[in-house]
Amino acid sequence: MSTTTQQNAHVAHRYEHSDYYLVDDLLTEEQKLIRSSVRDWLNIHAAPHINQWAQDNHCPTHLIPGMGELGMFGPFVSEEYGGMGLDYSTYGVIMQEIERVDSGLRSMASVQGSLVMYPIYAYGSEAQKKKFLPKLATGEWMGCFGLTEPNHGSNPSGMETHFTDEGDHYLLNGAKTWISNSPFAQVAIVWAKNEEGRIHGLIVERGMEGFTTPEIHNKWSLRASATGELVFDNVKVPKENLLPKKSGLGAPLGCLDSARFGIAWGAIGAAMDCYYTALTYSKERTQFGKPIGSYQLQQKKLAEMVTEITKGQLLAWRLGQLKDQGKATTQQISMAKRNNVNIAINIAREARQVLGGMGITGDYPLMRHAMNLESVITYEGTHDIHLLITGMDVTGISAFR
Ligand code: TGC
Ligand code: FAD
Repeated sequence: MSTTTQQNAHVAHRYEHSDYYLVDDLLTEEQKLIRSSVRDWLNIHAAPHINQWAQDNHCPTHLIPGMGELGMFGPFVSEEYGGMGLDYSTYGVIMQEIERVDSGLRSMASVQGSLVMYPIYAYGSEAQKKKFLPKLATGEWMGCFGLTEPNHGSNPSGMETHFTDEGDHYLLNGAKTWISNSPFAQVAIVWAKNEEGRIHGLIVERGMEGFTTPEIHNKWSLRASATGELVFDNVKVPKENLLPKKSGLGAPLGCLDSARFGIAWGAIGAAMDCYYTALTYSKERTQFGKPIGSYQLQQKKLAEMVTEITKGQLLAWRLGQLKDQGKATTQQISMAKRNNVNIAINIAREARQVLGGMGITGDYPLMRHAMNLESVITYEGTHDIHLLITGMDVTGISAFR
């Protein structure tokens, strides 16, 4: 079979995944309908091409209008501001569908929804919401979120980016790094300290003098997602661009709650794609006269994959229920992000082994998912930082410092 035919054969069946505990029964009819439309659209427009985009280190920004039209950007924002007014569980379902195709695509959508639209929606003025949210919901404007700095990743409270009050505007200086969407974003939500050292969110717009967004190249991970820096050299930011309703580190951390929630659901999508690929291959590939899926060592891998996916699905579903009831804590979100990304990366690595040499090729999605998940396990709080969040929660003692 040619490479292209194999790839298309894989794409054609990639969405028949197992649902071992009938978790689908826990979803509403509306959630399943939305999932089908997102799945069908991605199956046509993204899945057949994603390997090539990743190989070419190409971010498929041409998908943005279609993604916006289907409600993939900030679906939890109310209809009044261009969103769909959906609950968080539905947001999770959508993130899972996108990440089934690629974590980089999910990144593009979750940054837009949780890290750009959410802070404007939750902390913005009425004028900011009216100006930015409808255009962000359709994807006419794309955004990025600048918290991480060259010297401050896990510890954002140490950030050096700062602004001074110049009477009729703020003057912003500093730099952010590792910023998803930055190379093409029209809008950046930038976290910076004022003269008193208090953290505030500023909406910085492309075209403001002194604001540049150099791209970061040479990535082995999230190659279909654009990552860059944000550099501020005496940028004059209008006063009406400061997010007025929340300040302090809790403001960006509140956005991370929303994004980490989406990742907890999303990573399961990547894991399902890997599991299904390995399961299918194990039944088709024959060695020593029998399908490799008939050997206990391969069955152990597959049985453990489906067990971990099932646990992850239930964790995400219950977290969704808590979030929709307004009861999900930062610590619960943290546990789900950590667990589900960890099981996804382990499943991607194990699934890659099930395919032997074929597993390293772009004919199958396994190496791409595994490499992508190396970023996902680091961004939005590293695996170890989330462990420390749980540790602090159960002991009451911080081990961060
Ligand atoms: P800590 O003392 O714990 O908290 C500082 C203040 O914030 C409050 N707070 C929250 N408020 C609202 N929502 C939350 N979730 C909150 N969590 C904490 C807290 O009560 C406190 O308030 P106050 O009034 O007492 O001052 O802060 P800390 O400096 O000890 O740091 C804690 C730590 C390490 C857990 C936190 O800094 C952290 O989470 N670090 C990880 C950094 C991180 O996740 N960065 C992500 C950058 S964005 C990104 O990666 C996008 S990837 C994009 C993609 O998806 O493609
Ligand atoms: P560091 O904080 O330097 O950590 C290095 C290691 O030390 C880690 O293993 C960490 O767990 C460990 N460590 C740190 N502190 C402790 C401690 N107290 N105890 C024990 N171990 C510790 N950021 C944004 O703001 N916006 C974005 O859009 C964004 N997108 C990203 C996209 C990609 C592809 C990547 C890779 C990153 C992105 N990030 C973004 C940045 C990401 O959030 C950071 O990389 C992450 O928070 C970790 O920071 P760091 O890389 O500086 O690692």
